[in-house]
Amino acid sequence: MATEPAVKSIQLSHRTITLIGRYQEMEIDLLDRQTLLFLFRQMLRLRRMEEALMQEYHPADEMRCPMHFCIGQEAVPAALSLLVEPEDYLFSHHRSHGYYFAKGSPLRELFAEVYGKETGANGGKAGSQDISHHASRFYSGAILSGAVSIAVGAAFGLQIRKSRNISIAGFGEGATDEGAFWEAANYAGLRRLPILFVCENNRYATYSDQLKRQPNDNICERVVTFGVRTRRIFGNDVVKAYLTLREEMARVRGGEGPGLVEAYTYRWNSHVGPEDDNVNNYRPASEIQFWKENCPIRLLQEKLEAAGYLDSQTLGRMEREIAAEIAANFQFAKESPFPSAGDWRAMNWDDSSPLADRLLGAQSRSEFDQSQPEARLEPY
Ligand SMILES: Cc1ncc(C[n+]2csc(CCOP(=O)(O)OP(=O)(O)O)c2C)c(N)n1
Ligand SMILES: [Mg+2]
Repeated sequence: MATEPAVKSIQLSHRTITLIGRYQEMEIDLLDRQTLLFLFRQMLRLRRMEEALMQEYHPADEMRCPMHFCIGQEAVPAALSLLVEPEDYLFSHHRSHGYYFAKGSPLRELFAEVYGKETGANGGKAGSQDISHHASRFYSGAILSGAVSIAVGAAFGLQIRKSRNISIAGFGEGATDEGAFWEAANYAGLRRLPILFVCENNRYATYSDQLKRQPNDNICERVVTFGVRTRRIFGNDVVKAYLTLREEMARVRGGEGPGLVEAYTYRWNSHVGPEDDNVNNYRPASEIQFWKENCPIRLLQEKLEAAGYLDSQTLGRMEREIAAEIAANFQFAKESPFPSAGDWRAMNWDDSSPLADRLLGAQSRSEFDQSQPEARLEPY
């Protein structure tokens, strides 16, 4: 009987990944019990939060924005949540909840935001895919790869200020369909910027297979040519995700220049909203089945139980605590008032920029001649 290939023996790619069957390579011995339980709890919190938001979305229809859920993709955010520092910057794409969660930004403000309430992270005016939380240095954006470019700018700023903090850009493989992504990778490599690119490669951009958009699905092989270190991992192995991200973040923080981690993973839910979109027939049932069998939470849970680190009592307590937290977040969001309509300008616009004013004020103006003729090329 043919034995199933292990991830170690194949070139990781969506083309080959389903050949491994059930993933067998998680090495919990590499981490202590406390870290493992924390990773497990974080994944469970994120899963339950997303499930609750999906369940509540209809028929109540009280949430005010489209939402891109991340069920099945909990490992990378959980790992990041243990590693990112408060003064680091974290930028995310439209599928923002996992990254918002990873940055430790207040979850009740995410709930209030999606309900369009004044107490939301952005006063209820940004919604899920553009949510930011300035105080915790978290920013997301719906323009594909837009936040990646801004993350590179933030990294440049950190480098100029000789900060030990880093910038992290979380995005999907679809961001690499955009030219802006390659400009960002190029500049990061050129200036050796303190940035970590985290690509959750879930194979699809809306309903479109990466292998119909790009000649291959190994983004790291192309990014490395820009002078960015790259690693690729089975993205549902939270231990591997944690260790890889820890190492790469330490290298970026230590001044070794930019890195990219490509994590192969999968979203169980539809591209957007709680409705099932498999009616479009864009993903084979066997592929969905493979990824559900390799649920990142279940993979770790089985190992924890076998090691005697997790029993049903502890799990039950965890579930109750998480349910209470989610209920409190819903209550906060629902009881909060809507914003007043009058303050749009105040939220989006600021006439003053003390830092820019100071920097410009310090510039020498000796070469600036207000009376000089405007130079124009003929025939314009
Ligand atoms: C510049 C731009 N073009 C197109 C879109 C429409 N759009 C929204 S999400 C998406 C697919 C994103 O796929 P990916 O980056 O892989 O992230 P995933 O949704 O799989 O997490 C597209 C094309 C957009 N938001 N921005
Ligand atoms: Mg994708």
